[in-house]
Amino acid sequence: MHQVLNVQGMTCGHCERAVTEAVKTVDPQATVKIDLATGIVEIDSTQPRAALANAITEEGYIVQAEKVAADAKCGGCGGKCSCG
Ligand SMILES: [Cu+2]
Repeated sequence: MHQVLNVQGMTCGHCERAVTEAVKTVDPQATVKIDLATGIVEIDSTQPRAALANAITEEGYIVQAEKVAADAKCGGCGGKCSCG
């Protein structure tokens, strides 16, 4: 299952690795693609999104609501507004 998460707080290669490792603890078979500039993390995994998001959150990063990643027009309000 292809999943897209918007993760805030990643600044460097170490962060990228930490997030990747977090995902792999949930699903060792997962493939992870990270764009540091946008915070978009693309994951191919059989695990539910919530489990992956939890693992990333435990590493100290902020996983935003799915809608933000899916809709680039939203101003980053967490998908709770009407701007999307
Ligand atoms: Cu870092």
